[in-house]
Amino acid sequence: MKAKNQNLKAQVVIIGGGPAGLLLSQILMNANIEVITLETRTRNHVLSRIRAGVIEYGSMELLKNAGVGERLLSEGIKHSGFLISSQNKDFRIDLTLAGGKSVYVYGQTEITTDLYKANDKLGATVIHGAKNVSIQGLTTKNPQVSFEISGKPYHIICDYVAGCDGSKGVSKNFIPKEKMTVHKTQYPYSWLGILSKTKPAHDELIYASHERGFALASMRNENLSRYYLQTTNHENISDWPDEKIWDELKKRLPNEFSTTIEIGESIEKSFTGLRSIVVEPMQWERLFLAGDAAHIMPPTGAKGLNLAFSDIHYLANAFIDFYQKGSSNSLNQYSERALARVWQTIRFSKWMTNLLHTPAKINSIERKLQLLELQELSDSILARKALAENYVGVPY
Ligand code: RFL
Ligand code: PHB
Repeated sequence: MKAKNQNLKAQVVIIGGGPAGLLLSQILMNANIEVITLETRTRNHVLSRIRAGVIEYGSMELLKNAGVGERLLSEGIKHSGFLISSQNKDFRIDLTLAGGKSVYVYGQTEITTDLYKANDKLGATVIHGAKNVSIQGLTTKNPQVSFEISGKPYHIICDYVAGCDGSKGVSKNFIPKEKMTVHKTQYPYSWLGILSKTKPAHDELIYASHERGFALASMRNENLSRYYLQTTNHENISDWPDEKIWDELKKRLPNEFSTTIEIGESIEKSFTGLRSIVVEPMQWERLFLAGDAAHIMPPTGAKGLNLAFSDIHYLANAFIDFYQKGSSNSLNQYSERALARVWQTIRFSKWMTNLLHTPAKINSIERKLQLLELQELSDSILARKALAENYVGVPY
């Protein structure tokens, strides 16, 4: 913690130094807006969280315009399509059907590394190890954010607070319950994810629908693979040794890939439960929520990080309008604008999840309809175009 002074001042306080908070800090710093970001964990902890891997076209442009796109464009892998497989056959979704756009495979760990470096370069204040973060005076002109570092209390007086503290954050708790609706649904599936230093199964992602459950073959680079398996919500890591995971992947991927897949030791292994959550509205008085703090969706459509970034696009522009033009119109419209894209994305992620996952007890009608929908995607360019448009990301 740089500041010796326990009473600090900023125009905007950002709670959460994950990708959403760091990108907001970067864009506001570029616009000469005074920002302080509070992160509860260490920088190393944030940098080692293995999560997203697919970056939408719009996210790439946003990062590039914020001055953090250089490494993404040189080291990220441009993907102009992916495969969907079912019953040992596969077909390709050509993403360029969506106005010639592509996505980029580039790990969230790399994005946070780039964002930290860029923030450092601008001299941004990111305070790590901030505990017991709380917000007071949100209905006044000068809210205050309080926190502790090693037991010592600090206070920041500010104009606005951005809650970018993820699904387990505290920001949204400062919105009165009667002013907020939390929409929630839990899916009966989890994903078991592994990272391994092996060559990817294919040069594009493979989304595999299978009676035994969904599987995804993804990657981080040509020597680092990321695989996911659909499991129930009641599993233990100890019941999933590497050999069992590789065996299961081989069963769920088409033969064409399972016979040649390179296997190796996992270097990371974890479960993620699939759920959709939307907090509505995304603003109350001088507090604005963005990213996972406001919404969560199943990872099937690769949307969480991208949606966090589109929130930041709307929110950063709204702050810039306020500080540079004196207009609070965009701040007042932030929640409505962001939520329009949130609901579209929640719908797409649900559709893709239902299309590709196999419920434990699937009745024959449901299975037939799932196969019919997969066949329609394979046969119809219009259906593939609609999928491609959502996957590369609906425009901001
Ligand atoms: P984060 O990343 O959770 O960051 C929030 C930060 O806030 C800090 N924090 C606090 N700080 C101060 N005070 C407090 N009280 C605090 N409480 C929490 C946390 O320590 C953390 O550093 O949220 P953010 O920035 O909104 O970013 C969201 C993304 O991380 C998330 O949506 C994606 O990872 C989702 N996701 C994917 N998104 C994609 O766009 N494409 C993908 O391919 C993709 N794959 C995935 C995913 C998420 C996954 N898991 C593990 C949930 C694959 C998986 C398996
Ligand atoms: C990933 O590589 O982590 C990944 C890719 C695509 C998804 C979800 C996760 O849909």
